[in-house]
Amino acid sequence: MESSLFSSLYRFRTAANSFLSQYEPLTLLVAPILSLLVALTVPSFLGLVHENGLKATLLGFIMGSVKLLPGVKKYIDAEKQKVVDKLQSSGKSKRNDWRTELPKAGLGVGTIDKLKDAKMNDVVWQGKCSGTVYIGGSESEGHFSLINEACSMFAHTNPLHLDVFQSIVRFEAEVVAMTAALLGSKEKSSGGQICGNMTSGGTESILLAVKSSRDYMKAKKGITRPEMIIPESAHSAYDKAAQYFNIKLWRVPVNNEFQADVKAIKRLINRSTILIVGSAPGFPHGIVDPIEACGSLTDFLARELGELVVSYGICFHVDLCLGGFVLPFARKLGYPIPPFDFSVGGVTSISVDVHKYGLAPKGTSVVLYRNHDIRKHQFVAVTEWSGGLYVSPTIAGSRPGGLIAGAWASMMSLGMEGYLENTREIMEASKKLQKEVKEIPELFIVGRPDMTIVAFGSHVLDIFEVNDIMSSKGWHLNALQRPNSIHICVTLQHVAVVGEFVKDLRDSVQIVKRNPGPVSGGLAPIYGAAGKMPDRVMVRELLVDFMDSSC
Ligand SMILES: *Cc1c(COP(=O)(O)O)cnc(C)c1O
Ligand SMILES: *[C@@H]1O[C@H](CO)[C@@H](O)[C@H](O)[C@H]1NC(C)=O
Ligand SMILES: *[C@H]1O[C@@H](CO)[C@H](O)[C@@H](O)[C@@H]1NC(C)=O
Repeated sequence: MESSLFSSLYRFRTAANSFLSQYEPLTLLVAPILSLLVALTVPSFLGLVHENGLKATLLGFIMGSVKLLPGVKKYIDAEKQKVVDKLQSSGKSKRNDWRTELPKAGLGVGTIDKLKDAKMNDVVWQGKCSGTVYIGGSESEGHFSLINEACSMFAHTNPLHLDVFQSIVRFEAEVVAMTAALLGSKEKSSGGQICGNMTSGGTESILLAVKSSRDYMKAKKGITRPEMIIPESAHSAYDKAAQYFNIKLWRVPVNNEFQADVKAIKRLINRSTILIVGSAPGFPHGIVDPIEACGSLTDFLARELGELVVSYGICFHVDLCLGGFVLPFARKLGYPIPPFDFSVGGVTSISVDVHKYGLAPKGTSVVLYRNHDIRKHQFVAVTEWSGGLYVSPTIAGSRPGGLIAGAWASMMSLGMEGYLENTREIMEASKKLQKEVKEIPELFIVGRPDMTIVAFGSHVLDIFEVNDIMSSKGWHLNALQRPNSIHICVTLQHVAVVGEFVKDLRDSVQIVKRNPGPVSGGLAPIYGAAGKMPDRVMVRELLVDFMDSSC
C-alpha cells in the first residue's frame, strides 16, 4: 500500500521532470512570476472596468502609456497651457495693478470711495445673469435695502456664543422651523421629528447631509466602505462630499426625460450603499427627479425611488437647494408638482438654500433631517481639548450672525403671500420664455422643465457659439454638457426682460447660422473640445491648472 504510493509519486516526478526539461530554466522561473502578476492585476483591472467601463479603462491605460513616450508629455503640457491661458485671457491683464501689500497710511473713510469706484467698474448684472441674484428690483431699494439693514444691524454677532447672542440663536431656530414647515414637517406623514440647522450654503448643507448619512449608516449597519449613488444631473457638491469624506461615488446617467434613472440606480445598490440622491429640481435642466409618483410611467418609477430607500434601509437625500422656496408655492398656485419633500416616506434629509429663491443674503442655507437620530451624526463633540468641552453643529466655528438675521428678515418680510406672488411672477416668466425659445426652429428645449430653469441646445448650430454671441450682448448664461446646451435660471431680475432675452437669443442664433465658427475671444471651441475629449483625466487636469493659475 505504502510502497505503491511511493512508486506512483516517483513515476509522477520522472514524468514531470522529463516534460519540463524541454523548457529553458529561465522560462520556468519567469512564467510563475508573470502568472502571479497577471493574477494580481486582473481583478484590479476588472474592478476598474466595473467602475469606469471598458472604454474609459482602456483609454486611461493607453493615454497613461502614451504620456510615458519622450516628448509627448511635454507637448501635451504645452497644449494644456495654451488652453489655460485662453481661459485666463480676460482676467490676467487686469490683475497687474492688484495690491499685494497694505497701504502704509490707512485710507480711513476714504475707503468707501474706493469701494464705490470698484463697484462702478463691475459688469452690469442687473437682469443679465442666469440665477446669481434672486432678489428683484434695484439694489438700493425694497427687499435689497431691507436685507442690508438687517445684516448690518447684526453684522458683528456670532452664534457660536449662544449665551451672548440669544436673538441670533432664536432667529436661526425660527428660520429652520419655518423652512421645515414648507417642506412637510407639520404633516403627520413626516413623523413630527424634522430638525435641522442653518449652514453657509447649499454645498455645506449637502456636505453635512452626506457626512451624517455616512456616520448614521455606519452606526446602524456597520458600513465601513461607504458608497453613494447619484444621478448625473446631481450637483457637483456630492463629488466634493465623496472626496472629502472618503465615500465611493457612482454617477448614473439620467433617463430620456433627463430624470434620475431609478432602475439604473437600483442595479448599483448593494450592502455598501449608504445614500442615494434625487434633486427637485436638478441644476442643469431644472427637472424634478421622480421623488414619488404622479403620472403613469413616472408614477411607477417615482414610487419606486421612494420605496427603494425604505426597502433597502438606506438614506435618501432630496436636493431642494433650488426648489425649496419655489415648489411649495408653485404647487399652491396650481402647477403640477410631484411630491418632493418629507411627505415621501423614504426621504431622510433635505438641503434647501435660503440664499436662492428664499431671497436671503448669500451664505444662508438649511439642512433638514427626518429625525434627531440622523442629525446627531452631524455634530462633532470634543472632550479632550484643553480649550474645554466643545460641541459644534456645522462645519464653521464662528459664523456671521448678520446673515442669519438677513435670512430671518427675508422670510418674515415676505411671508406666505410674498413668496406666492414672487413664485407666480417667475413661473409665468419662465413659461413664457420657454414657449418662445421653443418657437426658435434651430433650438430644442432639454426635457420638460418643471420650474424656473430652461435649458436649450441645437441640432444644427454650435450652441456654445450662440452662447458666445449672447455673452457679447451682456448675458451671462450657464454652459452645460450631455447634451451640449446652455440654460437660464429665471429670477425676479428677469421678469421684465424676457422679451429682450428672447430677441437677443433669436438674433444670436441668426448670427451663428449666417456665420458659423468661433468668435474671437469666445470659449465655444474650448467647451466643444472639452466635451468631446475622451481622456477625462486630462480635462480634470486642465480645470485644476486653470484654478491654480488664477492667483
Ligand atoms: C445651487 C445648488 C447647490 C449648491 O449650492 P451653493 O449654495 O452654491 O453651495 C446644490 N444643488 C442644487 C440643485 C443647486 O441648485
Ligand atoms: C443646530 O441645532 C442645534 C439643536 O437644535 C442647536 O443647538 C444649534 O444651535 C443649531 N446650530 C445651528 C448652527 O443651527
Ligand atoms: C458594492 O460592494 C462593494 C464591496 O463588496 C464593491 O467594492 C462595490 O464595487 C459594489 N458596488 C457596486 C455598485 O457594484
